[in-house]
Amino acid sequence: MKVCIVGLGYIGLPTAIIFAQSGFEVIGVDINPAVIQTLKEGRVPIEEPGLQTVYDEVRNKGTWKVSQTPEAADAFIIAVPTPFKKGETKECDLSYVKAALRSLLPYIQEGNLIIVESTIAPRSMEDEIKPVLENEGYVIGSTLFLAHCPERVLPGRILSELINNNRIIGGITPSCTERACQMYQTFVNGEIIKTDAKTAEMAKVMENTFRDVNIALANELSKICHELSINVYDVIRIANKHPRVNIHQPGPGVGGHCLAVDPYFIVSKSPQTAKLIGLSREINSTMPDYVTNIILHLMKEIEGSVITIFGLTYKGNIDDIRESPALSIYKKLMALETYEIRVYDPHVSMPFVEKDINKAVVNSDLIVVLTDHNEFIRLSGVKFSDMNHARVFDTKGIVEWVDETVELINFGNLFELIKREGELQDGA
Ligand code: SAJ
Repeated sequence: MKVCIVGLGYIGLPTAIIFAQSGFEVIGVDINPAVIQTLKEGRVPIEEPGLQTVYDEVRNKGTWKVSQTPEAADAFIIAVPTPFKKGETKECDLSYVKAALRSLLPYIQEGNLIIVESTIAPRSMEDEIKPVLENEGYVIGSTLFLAHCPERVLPGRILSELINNNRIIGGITPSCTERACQMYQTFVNGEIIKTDAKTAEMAKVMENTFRDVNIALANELSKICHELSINVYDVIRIANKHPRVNIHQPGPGVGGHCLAVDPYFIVSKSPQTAKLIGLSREINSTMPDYVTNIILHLMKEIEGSVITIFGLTYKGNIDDIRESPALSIYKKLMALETYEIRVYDPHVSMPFVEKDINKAVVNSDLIVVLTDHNEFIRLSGVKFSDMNHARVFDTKGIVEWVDETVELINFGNLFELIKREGELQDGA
């Protein structure tokens, strides 16, 4: 069986590689020539544990091909980005999905299966994708099969989750669901959950929304604890000992292309009703302002001039900076033009990102940990004696060890330094 996968990003590429490993003939398509070139040279263009090794294996199989243009296949998978539209409503922007679909039209034949893996707003398949194919004369469920099979893998654990997670398969008709199930069954060890397209769409965006709302609760709790001079980490640790409580972790905000985006798809479809979801987004998306304010307070207090940011990615141990709160905080600090801002991130290669940890901290007044990379759990590589002020503000609550000369500040003990009066609440 031949499968053509459009979009070789964080989801499409691992998916394509797993299909190839499972015995499918695969053609991976991406409009970005740099991605195709890198893959042709034998390298995977993203950082994801284990992916390069499996790629090395499938590349030499003779059933793997990458190209900028699609070709005929038995099944087509669309795994392209779905950002939200700029502006008030922040509705799901289906333009990349539709463009990918249109690019496939010349190659689609009767009996083919089309799968959308991209995260989409509830009802998109029924109301927007299906009509494109019907306009071409296809009868969905009879001459063509169409399903939404949302990806739900966690960056950093994509390979194992692709295989072991359960998988939602939402066909436009039951026959579409069956056809898609047959494909995913070849490599999914987890349960295959059969449903219809709109239920699959809503379940997927609701999973991320559930997490976003819970993180908002943790972020709000951390602010409340600060106001009341209570250590938020102690509260979370103790409350989570209850068998039915799982308070998430506060942080500098919620990033990535999932949690920071998908809840808007629900809000834009049901703006009057989705109040809690919208408010949670607001709480999480204003965390970078809150953290920036704290940083400014900490710097003012010591009359410092150099800030070193540790970690630019949206979360730990990956190289992805999409919607990263760390990047947003970096930009806010830069815009002030008050301090010298340095960024150290061993996972990110960008011109302004320092790779040498010593250069990043020399004469610095404050290290701000914004990402939970493993490298930051024990800051044993940092020459604190080279710093102007040996101060660390750990917004992720992950630093377990620093030199005893170092002042370690986090959301749990911040109240000892900065008193309440709501001074940290509003934008920087
Ligand atoms: N974060 C917190 N506190 C927490 C947990 C996370 O502040 O307690 C932050 C992270 O630092 C990060 C953001 O939230 O900035 C999102 O990270 P994440 O690890 O929660 O999730 P993603 O965005 O990497 O992946 C999510 C996953 N969804 C769920 O766990 C419900 C993944 O399974 C999905 O496949 C993925 O979204 C997606 O592509 O939709």
